[in-house]
Formats: sequence, C-alpha cells, structure tokens
Amino acid sequence: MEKFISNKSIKDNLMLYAVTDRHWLNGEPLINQVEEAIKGGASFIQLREKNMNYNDFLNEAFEIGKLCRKYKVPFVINDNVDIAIKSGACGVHVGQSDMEAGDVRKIIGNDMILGVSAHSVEQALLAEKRGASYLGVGAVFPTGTKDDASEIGIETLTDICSAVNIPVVAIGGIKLENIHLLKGTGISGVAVISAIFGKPDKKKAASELTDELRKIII
Ligand code: TZP
Ligand code: MG
Repeated sequence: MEKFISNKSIKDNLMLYAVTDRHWLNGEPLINQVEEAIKGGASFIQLREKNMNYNDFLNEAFEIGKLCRKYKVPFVINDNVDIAIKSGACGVHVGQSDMEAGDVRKIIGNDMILGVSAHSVEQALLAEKRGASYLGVGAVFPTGTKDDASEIGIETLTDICSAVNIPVVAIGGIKLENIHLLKGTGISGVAVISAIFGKPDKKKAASELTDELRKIII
C-alpha cells in the first residue's frame, strides 16, 4: 500500500503524538475517539492494544489506518510488525523488551517508520544505529497509565535529544499543566495517552495541548 508520508518528513508530524487506550471508551468506538483527537490537532497516531486477539487487532488497524490516511496523519502499530505490514500502516513502534529494532528494520524495509522507546543515551544511540526513525523517551513525569514505567527525568531527556540526530518525542505523565517544563529539551513533540483519551472531550484536550506545544516547540 502506498505510504503518504516518508521518514524525511516525520519530524514535522510528531508534535502531538496520541497513543490509543481503551480504558475510557464508555461504550464509544475507539475510532470515534481517535477522530476527535485528530480533529483537535493530534498529528500522529499509535494504535496500542495490549489485550486483543489477532483478527480484531488487524481489523481495527485497517479501520483506524483508513481514518488516518483520510486526515493525512501518520499511523503506527505498537509492538506488532505483522499487523503493521498487513494493515498497510506507516510503521511500527517497539519498546526495549519487544522485538529488537535492527530485526524490525530488516523486516519492514526502509520505507516504513520505525519508532523505538529509549530510556538512556546508550539505548537511544543504539536504536538510532539500528534504524529507528524516531525515539519515544520517558517516562518523563510520573504516570498512572503504564505500571512498569520508571521516571528518567528532564536531564536524561535533554541528553538524549542532544546525542541523536533522529527526532525525539517525550512520553509519560505529560499534560497541559506540565508541557512548559519541556521547553528547551530539544524534543520534536510529546506522546500522550491520558491527557487526550482520559478526558471527556478528546477534541478539546488535543486542541489545548496543541496550543501549548506551539509555545515550546520550534
Ligand atoms: N511509555 C512510557 S510512559 C507511557 C508509555 C506507554 C504511558 C503514557 O501514558 P500517559 O497517560 O500519557 O502518562
Ligand atoms: Mg511494547
């Protein structure tokens, strides 16, 4: 499937990176919430499913991928290379305990986006060397969304941004009230779950975050 975005332009799309979560659906389809987030300004979508069977995950990836193409928003799949390829997603995001970045790059080739989570300068440099297109770095602040996320702090975030040439998004506990603390770190954007999907009005939440990000991201 033709990709509408290349790795070269990825930096410009990372400003408000929304990671999906089914915790706050309250009976609403996830795709509606994702559309609201995009309408509010989410510029990148990651479909993250921790407890879904293969066929449902693949179908959902097709549907949300179609939505993202309509809005020209890059779309990646968390931790499932097979679903990313089969659904025609723009790419895949892997953590340090998932499939190794270099192996993923070999499978997906050079045209797809490869996101990698990094928690130290060493991990960041290695991920870049192994073909990462961008890094997700955190948790920068305390978060209730991911049980095993340990805090790395602003200093490590800044060091990672200086050490690598690929764009970095900060993740973990980021909300409207603390975005200003990320000014000057060198990030290209922020990745959030609860600051969008945990809010009653996803469009408004994304729009407020975007306004705040415009003040700190050059
Ligand atoms: N990786 C590091 S922290 C985190 C992930 C997936 C959770 C981010 O969720 P929130 O609600 O934006 O803190
Ligand atoms: Mg993972």
